[in-house]
Amino acid sequence: MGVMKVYGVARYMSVARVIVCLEEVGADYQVVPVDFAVGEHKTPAHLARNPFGLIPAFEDDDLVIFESRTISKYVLRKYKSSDTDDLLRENNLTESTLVDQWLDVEAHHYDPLVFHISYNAFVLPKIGGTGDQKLIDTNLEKLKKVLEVYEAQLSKTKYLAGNFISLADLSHFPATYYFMATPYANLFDNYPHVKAWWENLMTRPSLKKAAAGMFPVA
Ligand code: GS8
Repeated sequence: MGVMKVYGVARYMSVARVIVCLEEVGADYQVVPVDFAVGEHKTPAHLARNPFGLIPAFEDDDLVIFESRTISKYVLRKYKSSDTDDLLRENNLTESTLVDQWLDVEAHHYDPLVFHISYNAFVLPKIGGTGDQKLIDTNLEKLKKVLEVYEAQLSKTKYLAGNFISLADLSHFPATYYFMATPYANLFDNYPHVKAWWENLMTRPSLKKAAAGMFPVA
């Protein structure tokens, strides 16, 4: 059995999501760089791993997959050690369904807004580009409604899917980590339970490890 391979660059948000999970389970893995500068993500070799020409792609022996949340679930399922540590809660129908629900919320309500704010307000300026201020402003406005929903949920339970940490929480890490380095980070001050949830998440060693491979935020 070869070592699992993540094709991509650790500082990219979708790649960081997978790295968090690999760190959570203590797996042996290798990040195989994909050089965007020379268009390596559009080569036949990479398109065979991710037909959309995006990162990450992932390889575990004969299994070749893409989509960071799918890869994350694969890693967690493969290394599941005990029911209580299971970040997908797969032995409990109700809990695993709530994990799925909040993972969908992250993917469809939260990430499409925060990813683009973080990319335009933090990543692009960092790599010499200029962010789209109109897009940032529109997304910030929409984000307030989403954070109201999060505030209500996190006033009831410690984590999104319940009083247990899950992939649904961890999946918020990459975009939120960069968001907190934008001038808009203080938006979270209006949602005290969300802010406390985030600060608590950031104490997790897997997130610190993934953060070490990302753009420095200070
Ligand atoms: C998104 C992949 C993606 O956008 C997933 O894996 O979760 N839904 C997919 N990848 C970006 C980098 S993410 O920070 C990417 O590959 N961008 C390169 C490009 O747009 O050419």
